[in-house]
Amino acid sequence: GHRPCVVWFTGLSGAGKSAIADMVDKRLHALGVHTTLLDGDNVRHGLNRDLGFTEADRVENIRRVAEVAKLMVDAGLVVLVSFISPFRAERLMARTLVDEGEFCEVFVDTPLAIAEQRDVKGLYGKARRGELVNFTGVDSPYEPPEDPELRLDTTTSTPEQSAQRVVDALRQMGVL
Ligand code: GGZ
Repeated sequence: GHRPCVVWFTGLSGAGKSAIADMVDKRLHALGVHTTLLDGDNVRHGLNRDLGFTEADRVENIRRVAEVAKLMVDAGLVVLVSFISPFRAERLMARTLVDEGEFCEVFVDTPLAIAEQRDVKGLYGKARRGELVNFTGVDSPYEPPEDPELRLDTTTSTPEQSAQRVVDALRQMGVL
């Protein structure tokens, strides 16, 4: 058996949040844990397709995601949430929606210079050229977590190692 939990990944675009969350999802499945994954791919094209990347829209994006995560935790799932979620206040709001011990904030700590150097999707290039506005880390802020349950340094660990650390943290919290 397992206890329900929100595993909240936060970090810059291109930090590696989704790759790590996908890997955690697969590992938990292999352990027989009931999970669900919320990310930009399945939320911003559906529930939140009316929202863009202004500060107000990001706040509303995260508010809705937090409320959905709460519903899914109430249904007994381990909910993996992967959004930039740049603002401390909204991450705190997400935390306060669930019981103590049911929220694991995971800071995917990839420095801007590294994410920008990787630029897997070419978005940083577009942002630097002014073809994309309000881009996180370029002309929109990112507030790093001050006291996350887990901080992953992606410059010294592989995605596999990072995923394992998340699973270990969930064991330590008594979720698994
Ligand atoms: C940041 C943007 C932007 C802007 C499009 N700023 O690396 P990606 O492509 O796949 O992930 C990013 C994703 C961020 O959406 P989130 O819902 O996670 O953001 S937030 O939590 O701040 O609401 C990026 C793409 O969308 N993208 N425009 N201007 N990322």
